[in-house]
Amino acid sequence: MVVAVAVLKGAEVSGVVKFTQASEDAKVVVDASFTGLKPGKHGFHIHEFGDTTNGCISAGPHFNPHNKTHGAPDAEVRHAGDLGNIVANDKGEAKLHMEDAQLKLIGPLSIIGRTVIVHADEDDLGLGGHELSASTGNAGDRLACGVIGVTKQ
Ligand SMILES: [Cu+2]
Ligand SMILES: [Zn+2]
Repeated sequence: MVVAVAVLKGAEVSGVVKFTQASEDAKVVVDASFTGLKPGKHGFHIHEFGDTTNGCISAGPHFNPHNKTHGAPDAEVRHAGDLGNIVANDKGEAKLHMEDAQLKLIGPLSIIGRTVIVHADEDDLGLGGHELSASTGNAGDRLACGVIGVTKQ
């Protein structure tokens, strides 16, 4: 069992995202909790680099070890880091519990040491027809980010 956590801090938004993988073949369980968001949908991804030298921008593009185009978490064609949207209520709070078959905490494609980002806008899941739909889901600014690190089980 591997457990990892990312603590996200932005100007207004903060959150904690926990990842658990029971064994090498198991799905990764994601539990996220955010405050300070605008109500509605916000793009939610794993980005390639665990680097915040120049803030969230240094985290680079979506984690994409298989060279795919951007998509929904339940789509066949997606970046490994594509986790869709989190949805904030009218108090700006968002909670998410999901299982994902493409994320890994174990092995060479582990997301440990990479970065979780929550965005200003909705991720269109690659279907929005914008020039950025196929790369970022046109999810807009990076509101908060945090590097994924190992934590206790
Ligand atoms: Cu992102
Ligand atoms: Zn993507």
